[in-house]
Amino acid sequence: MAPSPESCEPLGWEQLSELAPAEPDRVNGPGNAQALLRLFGTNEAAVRVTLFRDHHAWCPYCQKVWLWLEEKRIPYRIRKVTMFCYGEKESWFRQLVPSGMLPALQLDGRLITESDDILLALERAFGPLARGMTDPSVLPLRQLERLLFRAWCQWLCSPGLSPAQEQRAGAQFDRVAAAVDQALLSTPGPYLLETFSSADVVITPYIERMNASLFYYKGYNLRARHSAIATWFEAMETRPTYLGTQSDFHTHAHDLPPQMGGCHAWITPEQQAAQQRVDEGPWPLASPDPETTQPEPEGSGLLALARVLKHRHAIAAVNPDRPERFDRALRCALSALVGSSLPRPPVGAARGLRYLRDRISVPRDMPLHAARRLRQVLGATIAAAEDPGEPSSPLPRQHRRDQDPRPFLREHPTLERLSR
Ligand SMILES: N[C@@H](CCC(=O)N[C@@H](CS)C(=O)NCC(=O)O)C(=O)O
Repeated sequence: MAPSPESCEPLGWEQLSELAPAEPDRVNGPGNAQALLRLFGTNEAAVRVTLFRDHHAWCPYCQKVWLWLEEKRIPYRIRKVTMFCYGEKESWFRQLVPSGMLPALQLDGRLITESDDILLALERAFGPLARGMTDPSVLPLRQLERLLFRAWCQWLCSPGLSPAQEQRAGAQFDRVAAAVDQALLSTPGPYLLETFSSADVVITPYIERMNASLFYYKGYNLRARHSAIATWFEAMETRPTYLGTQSDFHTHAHDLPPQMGGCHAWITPEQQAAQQRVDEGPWPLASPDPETTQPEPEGSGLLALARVLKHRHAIAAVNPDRPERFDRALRCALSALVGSSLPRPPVGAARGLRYLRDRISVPRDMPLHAARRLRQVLGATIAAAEDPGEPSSPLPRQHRRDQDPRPFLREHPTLERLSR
């Protein structure tokens, strides 16, 4: 239930800070998108690997390598790089990789690009993840993944499809998805082979993006249509490794268009309802929930609070609203996040709050359930800001330069130095 606005004062920043939990152990604790070093309890001297991945965790090929390293518990450093679609490529990375392409990886000082080559090199150095990339049982599954990818692109990224063409492209995708479902059903457990393996790692980034984007742009519910795929997602969501890299529907719906050269909606009542629900909530999105089956971890709201507090100055600096109004409005929302009542936000605060709500990125900023809590409370605060003010402009589709990471790096000089 959305709290109703009350005429009490919002909490101050200090009071809010007192409520926020301490930063978890990013280096040795569960997988997460914020770490710049992962040791898994070993010594830093043991680190042989540096992964170059994108700041926002939007790049699917980076997720593949990232998940593999987490699963194998290989100590590694992370250096984050800007993607062309949201900012300027760092010159130090251009010197290392002139094309600017991600992911890249250094292993014992040797630079490797191309995610499959990276995984092959990692397998040679550290052994395969159950079954390796060239294992005869994995190869056909990798081919199946590529078929699914092709069917997805043909449906999602072809502009101007007629309803009949939409039907055909959708049916083609559904057929390949059914083949993936069959492959999953033919093993004793929930995964593509008898145990979790590199076959699952390879399919993860795209099936996650397919699930999100087809719901948003086509009103298609992958989990509801294919029960073994649903069981696979459920099993993935029991793996802390995956949860550290997992994104959500809103993030993908808005990070994919510039990366894919456009995502095209098939406008139907179901699609419009799905789109509205992903953009505005409420969550869960439907029953059963197409986005997640993971029960909400305890403390998700407080975790969201801690993440906002960490970046509150940069959040305010990039916000289009007047600073004092946005400051108060945000404190109203955060007070509701940690308490039961929503202090009445200032008139006209909706635009600034909406700007923030629409730019929460998972897992870059926080995990899925924390983001839901924050979006929900921002939504309630937007609704309570009596005068909706100027509507904020929709998120850009051609690029995401509104997501330039630099203001957020300036807050953390060490980070900025590292990313130069
Ligand atoms: N075949 C490559 C594809 C990598 C790729 O397409 N990377 C994209 C991001 S998903 C990229 O780095 N593009 C440059 C940019 O967006 O800055 C691989 O598997 O690593």
